[in-house]
Amino acid sequence: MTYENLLALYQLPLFDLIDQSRAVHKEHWSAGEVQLCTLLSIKTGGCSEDCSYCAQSARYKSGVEAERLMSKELVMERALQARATGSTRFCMGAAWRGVRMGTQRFEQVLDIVGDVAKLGMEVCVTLGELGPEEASALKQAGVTAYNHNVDTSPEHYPNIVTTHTFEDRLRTIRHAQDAGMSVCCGGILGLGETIEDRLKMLEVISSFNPQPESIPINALMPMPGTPLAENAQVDPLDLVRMIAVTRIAVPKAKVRLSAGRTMLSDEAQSLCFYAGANSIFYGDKLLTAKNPAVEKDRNLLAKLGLGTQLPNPEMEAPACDPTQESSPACCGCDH
Ligand code: SAM
Ligand code: DTB
Ligand code: SF4
Repeated sequence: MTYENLLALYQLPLFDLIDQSRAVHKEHWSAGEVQLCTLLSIKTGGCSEDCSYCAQSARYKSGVEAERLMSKELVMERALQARATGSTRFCMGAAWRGVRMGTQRFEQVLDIVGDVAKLGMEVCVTLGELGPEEASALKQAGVTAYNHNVDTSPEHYPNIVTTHTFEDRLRTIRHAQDAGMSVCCGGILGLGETIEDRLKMLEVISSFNPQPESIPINALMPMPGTPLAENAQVDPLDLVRMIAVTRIAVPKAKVRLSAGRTMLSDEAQSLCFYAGANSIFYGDKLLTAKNPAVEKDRNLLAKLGLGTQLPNPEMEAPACDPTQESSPACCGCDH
């Protein structure tokens, strides 16, 4: 969707915008269900990159210590726990710039993924930059989705990260799509961006061909010691507006209400679900930061009468749409 169209939606009175997003949501997601995803940081801290929101960058004194890659046994234990609490997607994150074929750590990740993939949940990983070979190896090992966020607009990105570029991010997304993985790609609100930046980010994400299978919308959790530690909290109604526009721009995607839910009231979260969010991170920890307790989320979903989605580990990556223009992250077909 073009920037102009996104802006026109964004500028609607909030209830008119939500009327539209609700209609799109009901057309594509009639069941009224929320996907539960559990996150696990399999390699925490000590990252070479300088993403100014992130507690895991080695450049900032955030109090997060660098750890080694978790053992497969421990990851399996956590994955089984996640399945037992009702999660249908297991997302493993690593604080790396990226991964390379032939390195011991990548071999170890492939081995872990292979076993997690046998548990019947969707398997998502977020390991930073990938080339075509790494992407194929992950797909082969059983990964269903690759998470790689663009995080903000191309224009604002260099103010937030200097150790890699927005184009680097797009390249990795392209490699993940070419390998047949679904792509999970979203961003963060609260990085000092303008509304224009938020919508330019969405313009990029919605122009992917195929469009992403899921879109995490994070609200910055300000991390002590990082350059953005003192940023103001995102206005919950801005989050609702962004979710509504995302739902309209990418109707078939799971729109994930992601980091920052501990700062939201039940009522604000409810409005996010009403406006089109249908996925959450579930379990009391994100990667390093807090998330609402399982019990609290269960209560909220029960109060709203929302069910939970079943896993779809066999899911096919969304197909490229030949009627749409090629975009930087198009699947690389010949159309
Ligand atoms: N290293 C990999 C990468 O950068 O893609 C994977 C891990 S990284 C922590 C995954 C995503 O978490 C980031 O792209 C960002 O959207 C989100 N994130 C990280 N720190 C955050 C924070 N303090 N508040 C909100 N979201 C955050
Ligand atoms: C995403 O968009 N949000 C998740 C997941 N993808 C990997 C990560 C949120 C991280 C929040 C900060 C932390 O836990 O350190
Ligand atoms: Fe490293 Fe990812 Fe954090 Fe950036 S967001 S510092 S790449 S872990």
